[in-house]
Amino acid sequence: MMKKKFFICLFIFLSFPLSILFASDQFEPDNSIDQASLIHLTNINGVNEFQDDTIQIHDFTNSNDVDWVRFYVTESVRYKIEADPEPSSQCDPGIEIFDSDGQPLHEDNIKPSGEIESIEWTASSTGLRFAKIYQCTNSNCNPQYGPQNAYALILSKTEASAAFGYITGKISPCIDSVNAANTRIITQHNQLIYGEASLLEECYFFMTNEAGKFQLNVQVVGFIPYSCEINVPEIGIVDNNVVIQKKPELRDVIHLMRYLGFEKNK
Ligand SMILES: [Ca+2]
Ligand SMILES: [Ca+2]
Repeated sequence: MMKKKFFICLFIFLSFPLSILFASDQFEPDNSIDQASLIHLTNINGVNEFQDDTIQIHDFTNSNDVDWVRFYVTESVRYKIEADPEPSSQCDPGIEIFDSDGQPLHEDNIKPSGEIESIEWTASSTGLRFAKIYQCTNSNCNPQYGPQNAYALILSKTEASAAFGYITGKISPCIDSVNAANTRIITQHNQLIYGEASLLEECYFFMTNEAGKFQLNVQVVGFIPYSCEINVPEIGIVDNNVVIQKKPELRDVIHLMRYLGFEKNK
């Protein structure tokens, strides 16, 4: 009996510090550019009804933890990305922005632990960008780790006319093939990509996008690509449900040809 108690105590003693040591935020693994998670615009000028879908809460698990995100920008628009330590958090984030090829564009790492780090810049072209958020570990910094030292990551447009819209919808049929690995939902105009949607539970999707007319393109592996024109309102929502159809398989094509009499005429 004593032996059993000893093992239970030993198990609790060992598992408690391990759970702290290996705690990680919900966006992990995201330690490399190809693992970057998608982040959407937050409306900082008014009511933000999609706060949970746009503001991301991250933390640094240990000194090897960096957090990569990806997002889309529009040429000549001014953006801000900020890493804002949560109340009582003492993490010390630094931020670096990269272009679509992974080339560094801007970096900022000047504020002490617990203070907001941010970069404001004007996009030189439309398309994909990346940000790497890292904990400052040099001799002037005071890095603090774990979920109690979390930070909020916020991407926004900064000028008075910084309006944008939201695109939501549901893909049906909602089957196993409609998953994050197989599905890509983007907006395009004149061949340029302006935004990408996150696939949520039950095949719902969500994204932020410039206001105006765009092509919404949905690709699910094994299904015929879906495309439609959408008109995105300023700080409004366009709800666009998507019905996808399976690509015909070779045996279906042969069956169809037989049905149409191709076999008879041979
Ligand atoms: Ca992290
Ligand atoms: Ca990470």
